[in-house]
Amino acid sequence: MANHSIAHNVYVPYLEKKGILSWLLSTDHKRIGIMYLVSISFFFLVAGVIALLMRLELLTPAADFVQPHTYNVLFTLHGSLMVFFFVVPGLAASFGNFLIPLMIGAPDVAFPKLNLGSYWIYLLGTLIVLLALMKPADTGWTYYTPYSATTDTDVVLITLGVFVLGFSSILTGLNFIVTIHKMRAPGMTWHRLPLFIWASYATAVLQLLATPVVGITLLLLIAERTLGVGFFDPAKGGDPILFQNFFWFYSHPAVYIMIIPAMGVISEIIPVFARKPIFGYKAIAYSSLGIAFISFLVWAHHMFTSGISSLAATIFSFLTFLVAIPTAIKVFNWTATLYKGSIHLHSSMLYALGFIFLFTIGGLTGLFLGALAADIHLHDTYFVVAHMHYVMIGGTVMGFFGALHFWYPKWFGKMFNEMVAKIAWFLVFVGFNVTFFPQFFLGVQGMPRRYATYPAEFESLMSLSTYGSWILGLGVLIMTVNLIAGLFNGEKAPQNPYNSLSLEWQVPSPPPHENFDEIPHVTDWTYGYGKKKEPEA
Ligand code: HEM
Ligand SMILES: [Cu+2]
Repeated sequence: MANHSIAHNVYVPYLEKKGILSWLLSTDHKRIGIMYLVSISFFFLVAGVIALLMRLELLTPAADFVQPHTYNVLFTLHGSLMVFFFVVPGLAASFGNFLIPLMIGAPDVAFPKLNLGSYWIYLLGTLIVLLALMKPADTGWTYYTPYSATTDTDVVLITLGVFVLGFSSILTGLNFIVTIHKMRAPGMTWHRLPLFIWASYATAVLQLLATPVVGITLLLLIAERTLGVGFFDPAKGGDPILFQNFFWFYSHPAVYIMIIPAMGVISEIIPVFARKPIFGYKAIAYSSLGIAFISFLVWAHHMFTSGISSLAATIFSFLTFLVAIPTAIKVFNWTATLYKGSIHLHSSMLYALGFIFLFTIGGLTGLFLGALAADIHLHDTYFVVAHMHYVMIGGTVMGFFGALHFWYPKWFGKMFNEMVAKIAWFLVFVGFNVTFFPQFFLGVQGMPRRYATYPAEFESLMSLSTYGSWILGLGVLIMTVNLIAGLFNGEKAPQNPYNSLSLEWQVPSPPPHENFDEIPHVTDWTYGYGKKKEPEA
């Protein structure tokens, strides 16, 4: 570490070195963060284009653009890529890597080589999945048995790819947990940690504990297909429902792996642009852990119609409602932070406000689905598709876009065009709602999900949804072009454009290798905007 000599402190930004190997072999957490950022953004755009193709098919009731089998392949790829390659590694791997050491005052993560290894494993997983595209699976991203055990499409390769990815997730979680425990700068007590760090910690626990379950489940499915073992086959004493239990034991916690980091982002953006201390710091911090814990106990709410006992259904319904409490605590505290703030509508703040509004719709409609009687009617309809996208786009993607705009100057040392960013936000916000809000009605009226065709009575809402997807696509396109253009033509970013108090803004933009010339001594929390000092410990 730094030896305090002046000569040591010559500023060399971490982006200085050029050449592909300087990236692929770098153990600098900021470079690894960028590699994840590029990879997940790539998958987001590919899976987004696939989504636009699906919506194009759904413009009219008949299967005139693609055949039903192709449509099945498209929604399988869309769901698999979005979930496993974009949104699960997502904010945690990209912004988590970039921000955790900077925010806690550390030179890097605890195990930098392991960190690079995790990225390589991610790459290996993506290569396997590319091979799987030769005869792509048509099972849906949930790979439910018995169909996934019998379809003649290539389920093995795609699930193997996801299995490999899981290790990347587990090792990253492990690395972050140790980093947050062991690498905090002097004075950076737990109750001074930025809330993004609390969120990353809760996420890391989930990654570490839940991911092995999906890994084993997919391995069992592979054994089922290649060896005919029969874990999920009643004829051989197995049970297809077992697959659903295993799958959701991971995949429900996984939805919190997707959303908790975004909640952390919102907790950072709001106080800076409301110029107020975050309201209810400890409630937000501990509710992340609360959500993580309860999220392990609700998985069977995906199986109310699968034939579980009514006792089990009642218990899981009750537990599902419990998860709403820590979530609502956060929404309440963000809103209270905004109250009487002097609000500045930076593009990242617009995304944060979008998050609060849209995620609340996503969360509340989740309660409809958690209610036993309502779920019998709504299960596997477009209501679920709408709910899922209000959470995943309205929540996670809004948080992701917000983070991109917020930390862009720090990460790249450049500024993007703020006016264009606002226009793109507007298109994304409007396009998203036009695409997905009608789907709540479609679902209530009984339109099932995962079909390439539909009865004529649904045409007006269906085509409205498709028009919305074009607006949304245009917004994302403009946003992407704007952010990329900023890298080349953007003005040089100042060190701290928003006068943030958080540690990452106290180093140059872009930061040097190893971040700090000297490890900082922390004397206050990060949310002391206005006059207020930290709350009593
Ligand atoms: C770019 C905007 C998007 C559009 C227009 C879109 C559209 C769609 C459509 C049409 C379906 C298939 C519905 C069906 O036939 O059942 C679908 C399914 C799905 N989408 Fe998206 N989507 C978008 C973004 C996302 C994002 C960002 C995520 C995840 C973060 C996501 C996750 C999923 C999942 C998990 C499914 C379920 C796949 C399945 O099991 O059928 N989507 N989406
Ligand atoms: Cu769930």
